[in-house]
Amino acid sequence: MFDAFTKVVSQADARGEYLAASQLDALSAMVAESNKRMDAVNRITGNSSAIVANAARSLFADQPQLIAPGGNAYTSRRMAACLRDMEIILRYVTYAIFSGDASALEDRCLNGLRETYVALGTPGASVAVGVTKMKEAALAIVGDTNGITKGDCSSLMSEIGTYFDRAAAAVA
Ligand code: PEB
Repeated sequence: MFDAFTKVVSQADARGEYLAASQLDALSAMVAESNKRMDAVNRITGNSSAIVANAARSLFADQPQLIAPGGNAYTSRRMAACLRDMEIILRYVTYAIFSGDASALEDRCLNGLRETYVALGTPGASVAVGVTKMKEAALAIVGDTNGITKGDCSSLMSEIGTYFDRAAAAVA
């Protein structure tokens, strides 16, 4: 499990090289902007229940066969498993945002997830739609300028988007 710093160290060590000035500059910029990152994690974490519930509601509105008898989220046991899965994925995305690196998300959540869904007969493409809906909700919350010092969060927001995109692509 890496973060943006240990990833750079690991890569440099694999080549037996010192850290490059460009790497130090990139990490230095990340530190300088870190309040935005912490705020983003805090806002997503604080709104996680709403992000999951609204994304699930919207997924089931688009794909009502999932909650119809015989559907993959039919019965409260499967519905609960579905909401739990979305929550797990969102939680790992917040870890990736916090650490500036996708490895915790990749190694501990996404690795083998497609195969798990195939084995369960759960439609990965539908999970991917749910993840994309969580992405939209999370980015709207992160980008909400109400009650916060206004600043340019475009690069952080596009980075956040890539973590959701990875999760969606891993199961689609
Ligand atoms: C992954 N999901 C399910 C299971 C596992 C995961 C391992 C099987 C065991 C169980 O039921 O608890 N677990 C989950 C995860 C990690 C992990 C992400 C990462 C670390 O450890 N059903 C739908 C939707 C979708 C869904 C499309 C968006 O209709 C999910 C939610 N996942 C779903 C369902 C089940 C499941 C299990 C319904 C239960 C399947 C079943 O028992 O039939």
